[in-house]
Amino acid sequence: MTTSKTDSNLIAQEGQSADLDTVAVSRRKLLGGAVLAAGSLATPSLVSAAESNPDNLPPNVPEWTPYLGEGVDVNPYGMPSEHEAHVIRRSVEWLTASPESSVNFTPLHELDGIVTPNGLCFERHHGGVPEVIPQDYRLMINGLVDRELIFTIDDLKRFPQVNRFHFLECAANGGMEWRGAQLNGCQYTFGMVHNVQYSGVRLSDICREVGIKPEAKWVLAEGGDSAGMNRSIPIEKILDDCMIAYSMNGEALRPEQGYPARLVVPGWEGNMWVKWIRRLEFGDMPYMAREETSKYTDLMEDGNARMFTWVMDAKSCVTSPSPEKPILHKGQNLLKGLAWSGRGKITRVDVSLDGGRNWQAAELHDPVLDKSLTRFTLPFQWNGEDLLVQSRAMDETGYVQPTIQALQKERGVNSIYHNNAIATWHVKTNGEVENVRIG
Ligand SMILES: Nc1nc2c(c(=O)[nH]1)N[C@H]1C(S)=C(S)[C@@H](COP(=O)(O)O)O[C@H]1N2
Ligand SMILES: [Mo]
Repeated sequence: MTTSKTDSNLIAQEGQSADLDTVAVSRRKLLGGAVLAAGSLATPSLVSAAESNPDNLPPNVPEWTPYLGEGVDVNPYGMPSEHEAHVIRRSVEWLTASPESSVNFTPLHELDGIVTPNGLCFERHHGGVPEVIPQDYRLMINGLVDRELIFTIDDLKRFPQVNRFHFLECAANGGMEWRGAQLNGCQYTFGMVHNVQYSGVRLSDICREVGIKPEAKWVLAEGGDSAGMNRSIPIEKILDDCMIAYSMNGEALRPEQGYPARLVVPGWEGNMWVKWIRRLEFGDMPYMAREETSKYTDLMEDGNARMFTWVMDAKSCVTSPSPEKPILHKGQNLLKGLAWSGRGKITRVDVSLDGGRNWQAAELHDPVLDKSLTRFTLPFQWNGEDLLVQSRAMDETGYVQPTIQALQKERGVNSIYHNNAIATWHVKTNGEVENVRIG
């Protein structure tokens, strides 16, 4: 039983102070030493197909048919079926120092397509969710600009609108797994990512309005929460594709996601997507904020730290089968997964069922969008044998998602950030699935 240094780094570097001495993560050896299994944290038990009530099955008339159903207006804001109550965000107890400075995870294994429903988007806050009163909300622009201006939400909504799908991934997604398989769940290993359609205004349009001075090279984006979270962003990125978003998936941003406005920094680490954004300061140097000096840097083997590691490299995961989605039937099955890249579009996803020896191309489903989650599927036959399931994404720059061994060779194991390595699910002969490390 060991508590790896990675765990305490995650807490410390994400600004928390949980006592991790009580955390024990077991690493069991399987398959002749080739496989290291994850700890048994919050593992759902293997579920069999639910028992049906024969009275409701054909040719009988089921109980919901002969009577009138609920009328309209029972739920002024609609909720999912009560039979879907297990489809929720979840947190990991030992990663939760306090609810205000914490993270929960998107249940990726329960979703289809590429859209994350608003109520299921993972949350990461450093100082809780502030209650911002929209009438009192202001976005202030200052520094190296011709006109320092303050915008209301209505002002922002009068700019031309853009509507774009983008993934947001926390740099620490998978950060617990640098040294080995740890969290036994697709939700925990990959769920610090969500993908919604943002509506908002291009920062390049706001820049035109305030007039950028030629010396302006960096922008400090600052949040209105108690953490006052701030990051420096190079002006090229600001002018390229950054947005101030006020809507997600068609409705106002959720409070957890930055209501009434957040910064969208497509393809770059989640920490830069400042929520409850209140100020943009234009300057000629990076601001060296806490979140880009002591935090959100990647400690290398030689003691140096990589700084400004903004882009989220191509990554993918198999959402089913997965630890939460065991295989329940022999014969024909459907493998499902998600792939994304901070450098552009996904061009190909390969899937292996034997730990990376043989690969086959998965089907990519439309729409395949720039810096957005992309859905892939692959039909496969299962006859009760052990499988080692992996997926490997490629993007339009030719970048190929690396193995963990290749990534460790380049970056060591000290960082908790930017782990985009190929992961492995071990499907056992009873259909149960476990997060493992092979090689
Ligand atoms: N103002 C503010 N913005 C913030 C944060 C925060 O704590 N305060 N957390 C950041 C981090 S670390 C991440 S990963 C993303 C998470 O966005 P989400 O809560 O919408 O998933 O928001 C970023 N923006
Ligand atoms: Mo994050």
